[in-house]
Amino acid sequence: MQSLQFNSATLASKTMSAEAAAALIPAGARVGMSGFTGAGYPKAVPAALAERIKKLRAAGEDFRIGLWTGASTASELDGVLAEADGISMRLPYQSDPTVRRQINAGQVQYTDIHLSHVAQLAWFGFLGNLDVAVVEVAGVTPDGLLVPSTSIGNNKSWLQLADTIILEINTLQNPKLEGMHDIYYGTHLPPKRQPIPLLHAGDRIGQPYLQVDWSRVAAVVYTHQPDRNSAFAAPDDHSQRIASHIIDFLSQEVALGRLPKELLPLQSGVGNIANAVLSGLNEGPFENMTSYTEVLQDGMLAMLKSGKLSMASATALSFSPDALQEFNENIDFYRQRIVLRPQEMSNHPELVRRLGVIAMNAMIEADIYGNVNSTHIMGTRMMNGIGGSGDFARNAYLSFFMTPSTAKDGSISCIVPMVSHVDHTEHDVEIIVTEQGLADLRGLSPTQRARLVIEKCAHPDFKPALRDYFERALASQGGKHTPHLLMEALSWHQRFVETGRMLQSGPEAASQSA
Ligand code: 0RQ
Repeated sequence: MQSLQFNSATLASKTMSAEAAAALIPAGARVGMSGFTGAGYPKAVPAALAERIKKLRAAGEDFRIGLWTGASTASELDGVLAEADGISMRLPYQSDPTVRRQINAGQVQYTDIHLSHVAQLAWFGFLGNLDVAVVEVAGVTPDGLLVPSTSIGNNKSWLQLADTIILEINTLQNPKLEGMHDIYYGTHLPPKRQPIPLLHAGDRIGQPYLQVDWSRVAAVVYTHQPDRNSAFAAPDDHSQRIASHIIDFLSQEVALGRLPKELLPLQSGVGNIANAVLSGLNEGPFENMTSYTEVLQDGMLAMLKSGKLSMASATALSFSPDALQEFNENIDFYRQRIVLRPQEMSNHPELVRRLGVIAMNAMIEADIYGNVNSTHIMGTRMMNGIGGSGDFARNAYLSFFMTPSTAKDGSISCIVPMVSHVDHTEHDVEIIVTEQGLADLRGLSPTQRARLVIEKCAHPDFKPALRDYFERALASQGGKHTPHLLMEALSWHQRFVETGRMLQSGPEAASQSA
């Protein structure tokens, strides 16, 4: 395996400052950058580009780019570019407070896409030409192959599709990341698609390196900077109760013979609740579990360490500073148990369905019929994006959505008559969990679901109003299959806006957590 156009002089001949590399990006370019949940994003070129944009703007020139990534990045990428007002469009996922504010102010056009779909949409040509790729790698082999960094995301596709490539070689990333990745190059476009030969979560079906055509590499920039490495909150009472409902439910499923005793591969979303569920599983009764997920965060690392998890497949490593230290100090142990893949593989519907993944994702709100809103606060204001939740929810063996039963100090119910925005329909959502309880919706009709969701998941402060709503809807002139009082259903959210704290603090106030 040798990359063409690479020899011992190549790296030196292409090495330049971040400023010189940033100058290669033209105004209006579509730029595919690396980065997934705060891991493996470029750290120097975006900052240099932001400085350039500010200077150009001061001189009266408008300069903005279309920014594509794997998923969320960090303040050194999304943050600096947004502060320079340098992003005209963004896809497929973000969690940066400034970008969020600009999206909600209508300044940034945001295309919120299932993470497994991004690469194929780019390959189909549906997103337009990719002009530039800016990709962080952990190193370059003597043959000119790229050692991927702490995330892979869409890097394989960005490197294949972009006209111009800028590489950031981050010498702070652990050199022992080499060998941990599995890059599958066997994907073809319809009508030539073939089955993906992955049968177990830990299978390696590709190669450890990213290939690059060095004739398109215009710049190599060296960096020595850490990833975002956000800390997680210690599991609170609500998260622990949600975790224990899920563990009780899984134990029951094992007892009924509907799950093997080591369960099926786990997918876990991002954030504190997801992390708490993993902590619960680490203390729980299951042994020899596996995961097929997109982000490996602290909870799964602890499960690998304890041996509860025998292996983990993901596309990114998103650790707190403490977990990162643990990972680096024991990387020989972890490298035998972790496989990192492109996100089109980690989130692939074919693979999620084949493996029978157990999907556990957080949400903003659910309605009594089981529709879920993962993205919008009060129906209009974007929080982060759908991320990978839909890839997993639609195709999983079991699909959980979880949230505390209330938000904003109890003033808003997260169980409502009708969600203010739908990301996951009643057809994909199987189990809803709050700290109050768990509603198993499998095989139920809408009216059966509504009664169960209200009784099991709603907060006692909101139960009477939800029961009243449902019974009046059922008694109304409308259809009895999914009874609604349409005008009243959405007025719930309006009432929350008036009584809750939403007017003082919109989603822009929330910090970057995913
Ligand atoms: O705002 O901090 O101002 O109070 O929304 O809520 O409870 O901190 O939730 O950090 O666990 O994120 C769904 C957003 C949950 C996340 C979501 C307010 C609440 C707070 C955030 P404040 P929390 P979390 C794999 C899977 C989509 C992507 C996904 C997410 C803020 O999990 O982005 O699943 N998911 N990816 O107060 C009004 C309500 C509210 C509400 C919460 N009902 N009404 N405000 N809030 N519920 C990973 C990837 O794909 C990369």
